[in-house]
Amino acid sequence: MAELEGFEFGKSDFVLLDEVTMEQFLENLKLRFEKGRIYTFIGEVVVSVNPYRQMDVYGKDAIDAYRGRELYENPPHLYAVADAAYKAMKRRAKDTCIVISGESGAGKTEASKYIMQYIAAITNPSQRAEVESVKNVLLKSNCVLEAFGNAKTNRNDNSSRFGKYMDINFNFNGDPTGGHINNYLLEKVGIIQLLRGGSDELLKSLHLSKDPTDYTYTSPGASSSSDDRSCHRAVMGALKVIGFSEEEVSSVYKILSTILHLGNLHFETDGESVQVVGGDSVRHISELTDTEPESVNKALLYRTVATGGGEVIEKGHSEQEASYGRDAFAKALYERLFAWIVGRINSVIEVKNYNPALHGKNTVIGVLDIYGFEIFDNNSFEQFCINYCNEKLQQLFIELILRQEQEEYHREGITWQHIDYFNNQIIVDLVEQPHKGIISILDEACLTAGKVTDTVCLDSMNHKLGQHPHYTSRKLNPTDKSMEFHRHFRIRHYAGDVTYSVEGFLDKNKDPLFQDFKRLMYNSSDPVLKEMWPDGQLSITEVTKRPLTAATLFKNSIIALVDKLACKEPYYVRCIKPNEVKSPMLFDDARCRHQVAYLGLLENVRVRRAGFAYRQPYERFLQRYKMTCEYTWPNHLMSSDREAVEAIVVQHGFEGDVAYGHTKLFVRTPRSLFTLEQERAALIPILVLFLQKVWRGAL
Ligand code: AD9
Ligand code: MG
Repeated sequence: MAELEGFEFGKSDFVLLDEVTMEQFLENLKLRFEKGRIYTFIGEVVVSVNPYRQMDVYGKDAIDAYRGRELYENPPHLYAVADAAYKAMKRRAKDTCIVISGESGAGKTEASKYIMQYIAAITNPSQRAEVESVKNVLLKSNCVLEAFGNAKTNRNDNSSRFGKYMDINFNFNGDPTGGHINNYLLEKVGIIQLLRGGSDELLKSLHLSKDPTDYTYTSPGASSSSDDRSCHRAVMGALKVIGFSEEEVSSVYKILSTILHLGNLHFETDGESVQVVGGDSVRHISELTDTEPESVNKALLYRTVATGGGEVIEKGHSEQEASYGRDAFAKALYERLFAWIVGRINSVIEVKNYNPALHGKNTVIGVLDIYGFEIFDNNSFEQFCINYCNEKLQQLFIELILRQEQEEYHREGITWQHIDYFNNQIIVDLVEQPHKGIISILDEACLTAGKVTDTVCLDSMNHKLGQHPHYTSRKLNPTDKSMEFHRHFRIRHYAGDVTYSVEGFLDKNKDPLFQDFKRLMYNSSDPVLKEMWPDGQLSITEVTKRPLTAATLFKNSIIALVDKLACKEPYYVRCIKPNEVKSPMLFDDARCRHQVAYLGLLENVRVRRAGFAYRQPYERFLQRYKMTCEYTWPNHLMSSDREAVEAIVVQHGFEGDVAYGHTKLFVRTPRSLFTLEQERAALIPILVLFLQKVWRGAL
């Protein structure tokens, strides 16, 4: 495992291509995929192609081969990146992050799990119990979050419907001391087949049947899963390890069941009043949520409103309003449950009693696994949010890898050819700019009193964004029959054109939940449920009239995420999905070409080739390596540090591999530094011996 691969597997780093063209890139990627080499470097970036089969490259041998080694000593692997991020964190006390990106089904979540497993495997060699328990919770949390947050989509059987950013904290020893998870939940009702794995007894107590088709809310793909029981057991085990009490687990089940029962309720009207239809559902809901059946019934059929005069009245729902309220309630239950679970996990892994004076600097590795770019046949609000998020991450990538690099060379006076790349800031602005962007226009429509419909909102977007080069709609472009006149707008994303249907945008953005449901939950006798609904104690007159919209909340959380990532040293895993049919054999040229293009991988190779892998200020370089050169040890007599550094470089014979900037030395390939490091490491013991002798007066 440890020896480097030969070229029969293609080039292990795209930097080594003869020419940086799309053709050569794809040829190399395909050759490697076909030879079972799913990972390839671009410098420190790992490009990964989903193998759609079990690979024998993640075992203990592999972990040992990568542990503590330099990136270029082994074939490309996720472990190499994980180790590089870990080393930077440990040796230089740097916060680092690993950003895993790619489209849906490209293998991000799998990659994040392997990375976590690697970090868990290489830390805590002395097996200290408290560190082991933190590691255990970190690893198990994945299973729980996936069980609650994943769903089967037509692009991925196990698609993450939430983004996850996990910070892992380390002490000065490099052992994990805790962590924190941020989730970016998107679709609120995920799989509930989790319940079906439960025992007959459990299902009976929840008033559930085993057949998913009995429930309107069970996702359509749910029936295809064959190992519900083992999934159920794994999740139960994980919840226990994390520290959920039996009462808490029972509350979780009751909430999930409540959601299913809610889905089976309907409403009927006799022309005067609206009634709940649905057998025993109301009774079951009241039992499961520990509330009164009359209160459930009332919350489903009425809402409390404050009149202009400050009077509080009860207003009956129409059939449609009642159905709408029911769905909003089910979604909110699910959303709060998920947030509560994440909160519970966080409270368990939160770093406690950390004293920097005693324990040294607390450093962090962040791992980001977030939904990739999505283009479906019908793209709605969720895809709009996902794709916006990917624009932001691309912006960060450009910012960190491409732009900073170029700017630094410029600053240091190093000649180099400018690489043209597409800066997607213009698309980010289209979505998020205050007052002018799509989110602002949506929010404005949501806050406008009266009946603003999705199509009115689309008109407003057309009006304000008609001139934008990345925005169009059927109305603006009547000849384009691929869009519907009243429904569609199209954004030219950095990854390609996506046509969105505006239908449902306003509702999903507003996502209003009648206060009556919140109050119902707050008044529950189930302490867990009550804890999830603190805002239920507000009376209707105290409720803020203008809560932040879903899009704005999402935008704020993504901006906060990008800020978090931007102050860390980034490592990238770029995932590629080789085909649409989940085949381990097929490399679909057109699909891969598209992904390589929008991930900016060619630009990445160009920058890397034109660039220098390592750089250090002269003074620091000199301090570290002066012992390896007779002209600089112990002190140099040259007129500047730069000249002294030149002497070291010349003595070791890698003049051709460096460039001299105004303040820093730039080294093109890692091997030069590696030679220096080895020599230094060999000299240190001799030096120590020498100094000891001097000290004892022996010399
Ligand atoms: V989504 O944006 O959450 O919809 P991901 O996370 O990018 O998507 P995921 O990691 O879930 O994709 O991978 C999809 C499927 O591909 C997995 O369920 C595996 O069956 C398969 N896969 C991905 N990576 C590997 C791997 N390294 N080895 C084997 C893999 N199978
Ligand atoms: Mg995923």
